[in-house]
Amino acid sequence: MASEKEAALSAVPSDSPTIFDKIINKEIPANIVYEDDKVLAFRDINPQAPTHILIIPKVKDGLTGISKAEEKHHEILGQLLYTAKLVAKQEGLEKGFRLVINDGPDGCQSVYHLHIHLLGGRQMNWPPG
Ligand code: D5M
Repeated sequence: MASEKEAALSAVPSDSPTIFDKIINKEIPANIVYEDDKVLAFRDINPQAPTHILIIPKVKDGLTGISKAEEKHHEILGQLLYTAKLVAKQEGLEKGFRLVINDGPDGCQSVYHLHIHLLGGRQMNWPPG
């Protein structure tokens, strides 16, 4: 399997459906840890920490990445962040955690459907790579 960086550099930014649509539609399996009518959270297939969960909007609505956010997205952006906090608590990450949004090739984004990475369960480093 290509590294996440290779996957990101070969990804073509577009508004086409992604693998995450298949997860939302339950066409492929995912380890779902939270779901409501607007938001889905599932474990990353290539975890970078003991807890690594992706939090996504069920309807993309042009949000291929955070750089495409518009005023109409305020509500869903708040819901995504709040869900990240809920899932962190559900996962028992009392000692802390990290939220990451990769954007575009320089940001190492490989899937063009907005997602927040929730990482925890180990000591994080700074600066990130
Ligand atoms: O992160 C995209 C993330 O998506 C990356 O960490 C792997 C993850 N991924 C890709 N396919 C799947 C499936 N099928 N299940 C769970 N997780 C998946 P980015 O920020 O775009 O680099």
